[in-house]
Amino acid sequence: MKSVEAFDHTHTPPAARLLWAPLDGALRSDAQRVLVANSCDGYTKPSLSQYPHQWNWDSALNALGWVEISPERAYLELERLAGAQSPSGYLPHIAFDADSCDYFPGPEWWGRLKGADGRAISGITQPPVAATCLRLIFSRYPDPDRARPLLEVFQRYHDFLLGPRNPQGRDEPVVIHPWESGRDNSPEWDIPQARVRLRVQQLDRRDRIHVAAAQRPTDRDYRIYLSLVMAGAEVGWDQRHLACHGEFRVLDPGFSAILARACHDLAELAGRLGERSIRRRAQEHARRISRALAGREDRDGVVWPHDLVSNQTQRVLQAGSALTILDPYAGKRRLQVLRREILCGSLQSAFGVRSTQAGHPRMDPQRYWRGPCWVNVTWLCAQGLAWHGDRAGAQLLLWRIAQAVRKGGWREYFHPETGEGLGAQQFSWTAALALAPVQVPGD
Ligand code: 9WN
Repeated sequence: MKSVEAFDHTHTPPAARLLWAPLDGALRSDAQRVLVANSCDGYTKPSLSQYPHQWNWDSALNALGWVEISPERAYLELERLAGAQSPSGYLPHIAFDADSCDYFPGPEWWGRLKGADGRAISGITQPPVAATCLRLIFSRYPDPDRARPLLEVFQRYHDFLLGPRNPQGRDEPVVIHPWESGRDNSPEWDIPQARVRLRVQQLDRRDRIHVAAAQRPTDRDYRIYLSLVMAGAEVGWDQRHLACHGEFRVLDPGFSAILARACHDLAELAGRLGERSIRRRAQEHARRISRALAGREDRDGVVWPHDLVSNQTQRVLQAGSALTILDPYAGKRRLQVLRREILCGSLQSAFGVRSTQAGHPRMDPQRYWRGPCWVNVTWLCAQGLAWHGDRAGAQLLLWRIAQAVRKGGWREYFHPETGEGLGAQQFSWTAALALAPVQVPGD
């Protein structure tokens, strides 16, 4: 295996440009143990008991933690994710491990879809953060031979999101299932999902074996999730059709901003590797998405989720709007309002960024994406602040991540008032992102 010194460090950011969560040596070793224990066949399961397959944005973010243990393993994580690419170009939200059957819904629900490497995959995607993670890994440990083949995979993925998933040319991908947002039961999806025709009554839920029911989505949520999966399978996962006529169709500002950033990062990396046509195309994509987000920004600078079926905007401040801080071209007004809300306003908590604003009637501090703080959202907001020059804000969020894991352990999410650990145990991205430094751009 290549040693850390064997990488070409000519352009590596100096230590002064890396910001760390303040964890002591024992906690850092513990975080590494979580990743190693959840590692299987070149990728990291989010949690061995609750999520025994490969998830899209989990894997990409977990790769950032692997950098601190083995840069080679970090590249491998992204290669395994890329290996699951669907024939139409998307990276699936789940690539199934054939030996694990303890997750509901399993591969049989998705109508025999297969990724390039032959694994069974789901018919939907998740927040496309992979190209950003590749760029962050490359800037620490540049390995052109490993990075170059991934550029094309990610370009095809982004082309899919701005192609079949952009049928009306709005330049933000149409999100066709709450699971695609990665923030499954967030209150912003309550109204858009209410109209879905229920096709499923019986549920074989396994997710409440290890986690209390009060911390998980409701049965009604699950009937909707499964009904949407059945509706997708009924049309053979015709992605353009689902983006034009599906029962659930939303614009998610968090998803769009993550894509804008990913295109920007793909362009930067392609530039460094001399891949001019990928660079040009990715740059153009980043600008288009950013323009679309700016066009939907309200007078205060917030971009809200939008229900395309009813043509209505959902005005509850949530993690999705906070994540628009990742938009590489976010303007001053947006940066100001988000900085305030995240660090000291309605999304602020001593344990990170809240998934739903404090005090909202639909906020529930224990229930999954309806109130708790998640380390991935907090870390991504920290990286977004750092990219926009707010080093102190980024450091404060990393400090809050450290508070959360000290108080609650390596849990999936955290009570925003008490820091109590909630959801799955030994959760991979909590460990990975507690280890991973945020990168501050050079002068
Ligand atoms: C459905 C794996 C995933 C995360 C999502 C999170 C949760 C799955 C579930 O777990 O979703 O995709 O079964 O609840 O909402 O963000 O990627 O950790």
